[in-house]
Amino acid sequence: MDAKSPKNSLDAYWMPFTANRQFKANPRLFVGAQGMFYKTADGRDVLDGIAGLWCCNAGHGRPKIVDAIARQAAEMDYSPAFQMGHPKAFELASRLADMIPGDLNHVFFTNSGSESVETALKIALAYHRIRGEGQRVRLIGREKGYHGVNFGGMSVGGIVANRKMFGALVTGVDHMRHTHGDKRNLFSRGEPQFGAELADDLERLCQLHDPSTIAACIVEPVQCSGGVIIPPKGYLKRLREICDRHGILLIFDEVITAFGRLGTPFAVDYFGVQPDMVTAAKGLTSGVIPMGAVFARSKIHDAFMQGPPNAIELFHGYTYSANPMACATALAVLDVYQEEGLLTRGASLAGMWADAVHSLKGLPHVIDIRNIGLVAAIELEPIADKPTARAFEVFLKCYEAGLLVRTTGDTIALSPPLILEQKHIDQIFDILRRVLSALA
Ligand code: PXG
Repeated sequence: MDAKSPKNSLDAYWMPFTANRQFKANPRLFVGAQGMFYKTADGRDVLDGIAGLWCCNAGHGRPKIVDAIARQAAEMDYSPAFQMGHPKAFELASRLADMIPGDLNHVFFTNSGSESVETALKIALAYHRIRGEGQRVRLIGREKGYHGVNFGGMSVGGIVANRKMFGALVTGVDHMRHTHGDKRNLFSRGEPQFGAELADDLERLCQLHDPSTIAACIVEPVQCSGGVIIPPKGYLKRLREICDRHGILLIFDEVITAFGRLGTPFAVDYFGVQPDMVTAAKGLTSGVIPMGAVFARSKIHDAFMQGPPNAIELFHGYTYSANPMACATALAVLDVYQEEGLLTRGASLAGMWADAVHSLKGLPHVIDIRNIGLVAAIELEPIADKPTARAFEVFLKCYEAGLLVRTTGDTIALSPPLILEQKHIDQIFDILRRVLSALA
């Protein structure tokens, strides 16, 4: 690619969440992907330590998924989403409702995690209104939360850089404190011991605003983008109790944790706490075709199914809700997950995974290590006055050495495809050990 040619330059593509000028000065291009590996434009294999962007849970280039897409494209490319249906949309929703615990029985389809979040927040507000509690207009999120980049999700989110440039955001939103930073929790394996009482922030916000004004509280069971922040033991249960006490809907944003990431199909299974809605995307189609979903409990769905049967119950949806290509992909992905036991595979690998990541303790600049399921974080001491620079250097050196990792602040995040084997774990941590040991 010639950066100067107007026909095919690097210039036209404005890249998302990327240092465009730095990237274009020295581009990193993938041109292929198979199993656990990407292939770079210069012919090198790069081990995928982050499942693309936390999404390719079934690994890359899976023939069954490729075939399903090809067949669907030939059979029916698109079918209108409003006032029409197609069989695979119903089949997929039924399968998903069967998989998720409790009575999260109704599935609304979207095209991304961000859209799933907007959809869940809108359903929460409308649900209260149709039940005659239209004064419940407030939404509660959490510091360091990531709920996508659209206005609702950005507003309940708590990552400063993602919010500060974009005006006053949605009104009526407040935030609980995050649970990161208690020194007693450093180098915890799995759920940290200390901090469940931080859930009482929700009770404080209830007292401040009056609970009758609050519609919903949304949290990621594990805050991934915010730095892999794992909830303290008992924290999520406590949130559930406070929501129950005050009639507030609890939404789990499982865009990353759903579909096996924690070694269980959903984080709902892992933590044994039942939310009122769950948002998902990413692993639903293993990242192959964009798709998201919102799961709602029966009481929410049923509250809408009133009034004359010819009335549209929810004025919300997308041109590509339940797109046939996405449905066919998701059905094939679920088959692969099921046939290979991938949604619980993380549980059998989690011990090895934890041992491997915690073996990096003591390397230069490593100030904390955290893990849960097949997620791990290695937090580095920031370089004075240059936050994020050290982790970015590790990212670049890993890429050169044949490993794809992700950085958030000065934390290295890992979240590999669920088809990972012991030899890949060895390779990931051999490379990381070498790169971290050689840091200035
Ligand atoms: N909610 C959560 C919990 C997420 O993690 C979204 C919503 C938004 O999804 P979409 O599909 O609109 O991007 C996400 C997305 C990273 C990273 O490395 C994380 C996400 C996306 C890209 C990068 O931290 N999470």
